[in-house]
Amino acid sequence: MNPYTEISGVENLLNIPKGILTGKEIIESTKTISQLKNIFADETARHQMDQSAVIYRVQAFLPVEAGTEGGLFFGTTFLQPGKVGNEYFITQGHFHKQMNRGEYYWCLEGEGVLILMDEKRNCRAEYMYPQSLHYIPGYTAHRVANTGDKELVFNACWPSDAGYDYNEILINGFAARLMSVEDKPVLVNVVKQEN
Ligand code: M6P
Ligand code: ZN
Repeated sequence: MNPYTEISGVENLLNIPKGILTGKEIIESTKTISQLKNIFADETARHQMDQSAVIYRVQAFLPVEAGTEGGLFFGTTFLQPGKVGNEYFITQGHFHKQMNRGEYYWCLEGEGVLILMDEKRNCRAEYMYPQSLHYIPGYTAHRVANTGDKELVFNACWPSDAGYDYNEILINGFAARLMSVEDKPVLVNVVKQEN
């Protein structure tokens, strides 16, 4: 009997400083300015922009089927610098469908702000910069803004049964927005319009 078990190579690779994932199982998706309808405060400004411009790109490694309990997903987000009106480019943002599932984000390149909102719509924010590590607890919506002048690159790791709930954000948005005020990032509370 052969006493040795073969040690295999690895098919999926992560370029640690740059976040680039390569391998047969890596999937990629993009979000253009046209796909980010009602995400930014200033819809008029968004309409005037190049609708095909890619605002962010996500590479992901999903080794198990979505919904599987106990698995982990991994991704890299590449968020472009820029603004819609005075609001920095942001990711769409979401709660997890299984609300209690948490997530890790960590920043590789660029500078930005992670915006967090709990179920009671209380917002807080954390600066993101190379090596910053962010724990996103359950029951907390998360979105990232690029406040710098180059691409913001961050990694994420989340449970394979977390799922996405984009609805609350699409309908009610976050209770605060990351705006450029006198060229500085400021978290501004959104004043709800009375109907
Ligand atoms: C991170 C992870 C992904 C998420 C992506 C973009 O990589 O949290 O699960 O899809 O950011 O964020 P969103 O889905 O909110 O556009
Ligand atoms: Zn998430």
